Amino acid sequence: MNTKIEEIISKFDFGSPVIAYNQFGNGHINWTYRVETENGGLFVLQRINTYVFRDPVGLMRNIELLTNFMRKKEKDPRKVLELVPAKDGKTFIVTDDDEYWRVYVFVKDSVCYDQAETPELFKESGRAFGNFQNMLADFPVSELIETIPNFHNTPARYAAFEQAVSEDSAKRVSGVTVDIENYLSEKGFASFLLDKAAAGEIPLRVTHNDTKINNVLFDCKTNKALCVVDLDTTMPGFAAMDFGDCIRYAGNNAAEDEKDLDKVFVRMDLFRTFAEGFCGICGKNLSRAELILCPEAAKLITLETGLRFLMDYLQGDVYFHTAYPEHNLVRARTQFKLVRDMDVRMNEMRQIIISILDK
Ligand code: GN1
Ligand code: MG
Repeated sequence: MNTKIEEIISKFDFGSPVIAYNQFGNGHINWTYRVETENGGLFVLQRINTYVFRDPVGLMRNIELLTNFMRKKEKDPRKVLELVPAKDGKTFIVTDDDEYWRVYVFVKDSVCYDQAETPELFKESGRAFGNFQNMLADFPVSELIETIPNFHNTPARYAAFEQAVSEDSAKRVSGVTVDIENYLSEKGFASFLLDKAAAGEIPLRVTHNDTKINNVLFDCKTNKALCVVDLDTTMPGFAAMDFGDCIRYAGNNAAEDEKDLDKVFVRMDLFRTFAEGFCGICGKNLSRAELILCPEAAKLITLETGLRFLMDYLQGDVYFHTAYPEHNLVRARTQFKLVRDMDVRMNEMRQIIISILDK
């Protein structure tokens, strides 16, 4: 019994009495519950992390606009997320202590994976994110707010990182000087995509910005991708970064927080199969100029994510959920190993993309 959760539940219209609720999922940011109703309905109740998302009202407006737009193109209810309105008609509720909560319909007979258990599954996730690009290709980008300003602005991330190093608020800098130097040695690469955009070579698009494979739902019987979830960071960005984050997370031979760095490298079979899935679906809607940058974008997002983990470690683990005290440092080291591995494989990755585009 949790009276707080029950009070929150009572503010939404589930269409039938709620008979159970349990915490579930393993996201790093929001708190999530699965809610079950008497007539067999399943829902996802989530508290929006307002430390991370400072404008939850603007965020919910983004999601309303995006899901309504996609639903006009896709009639299958399992293929676009659906918000459940609160009893007052809004798409979220605010508690007395200023917590923001929302509810989605649970996508029936769906399953989500934390790793690309088979190449085919990874290809399917490529199709899912490719399809997401396609559905939103004509969405008016300027309608969306930036739910986290400068989210994938890597130079801005470096500036924040350097400030965190100089403040040393958790007194952890002296123990990780090598890690800090490693990350600083890549600072020159941080503006790679922003420079291309400033030169007019690549456009701003609606991008998901958190394309981990566990943000894709699959049909539990066929393992075909159904839809993309976690739309909190969907905002203007570069398509190649969405591709890149998939490789960072699920193209890695090991987990995001693997301690044995010998196990951390990009699996080229997975890279190829993902690229075939993604480019096969949205290759015609995106330009060759942006797709060709996918390998560099994979390195850039890996560098940026690792930098964020290290910065959070230096600040005393205030942002990402952690399971043990060194967790963010472990994640940062894993990401850096992957960055170095991508340098070695950069040419090979580029050739794979070119061969797919030339087909
Ligand atoms: C966070 O919430 P989750 O676990 O899907 C983070 C992403 C990181 C990711 C690293 C809003 O995503 O940017 O890439 O952790 N989301 C936010 O695993 O910061
Ligand atoms: Mg997520």
